[in-house]
Amino acid sequence: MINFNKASFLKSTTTLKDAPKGRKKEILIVGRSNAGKSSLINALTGRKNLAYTSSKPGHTRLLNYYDIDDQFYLVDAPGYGYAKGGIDLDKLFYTMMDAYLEDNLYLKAALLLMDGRREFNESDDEMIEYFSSHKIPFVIILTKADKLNQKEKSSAMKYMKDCEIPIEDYLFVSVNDERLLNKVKAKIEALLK
Ligand SMILES: Nc1nc2c(ncn2[C@@H]2O[C@H](COP(=O)(O)OP(=O)(O)OP(=O)(O)O)[C@@H](O)[C@H]2O)c(=O)[nH]1
Ligand SMILES: [Mg+2]
Repeated sequence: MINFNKASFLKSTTTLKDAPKGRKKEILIVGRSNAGKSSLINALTGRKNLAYTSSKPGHTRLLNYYDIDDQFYLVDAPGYGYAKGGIDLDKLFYTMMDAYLEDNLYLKAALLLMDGRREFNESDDEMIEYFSSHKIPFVIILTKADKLNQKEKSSAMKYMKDCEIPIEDYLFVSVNDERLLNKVKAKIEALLK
């Protein structure tokens, strides 16, 4: 069993070249800006401010490495689908991701976070396609489940079906629901095997 509460921030990088020494298996966390990536890291580790969260989108601009129980690294990636002040974050995102994925033997899987309340769009489709084509195992996390009514849940499930994501490959999650968080932890442990 992995103790998720034994977590520490290691470093921020822009490229794989600067990845922490003594590499470990990695689980990458990606999703549109504001999807709840940093919040999920805090919730999984039972810490308030391990990862910096913000109501303003586009906060995380680097790859942030977190060591979990000396067993693996959680890697928080910048959000995509957000352009600000003329900077095309998507271009930065894909450049960074391509560099990160290249020859990364340590990456075991990705958690693709999607805000369950928002309309899914082509940038979400693009991410699903991106991981599929790079042959990276991924699980979709539908975040902010506490804010979802039944109709919104159903439409999220329909979108999963349309994207041919099997039911065991997606999860509804809320940062304040221990039961759902435990499901994510179990999923991560399975993906690391
Ligand atoms: N109600 C609710 N709000 C959440 C949940 N998870 C995250 N949020 C809120 O969503 C907002 C964005 O969360 P972040 O964790 O900063 O999102 P992010 O994906 O890291 O965003 P970037 O770093 O900008 O890409 C914050 O205001 C969080 O409080 C959840 O499970 N329920
Ligand atoms: Mg963030």
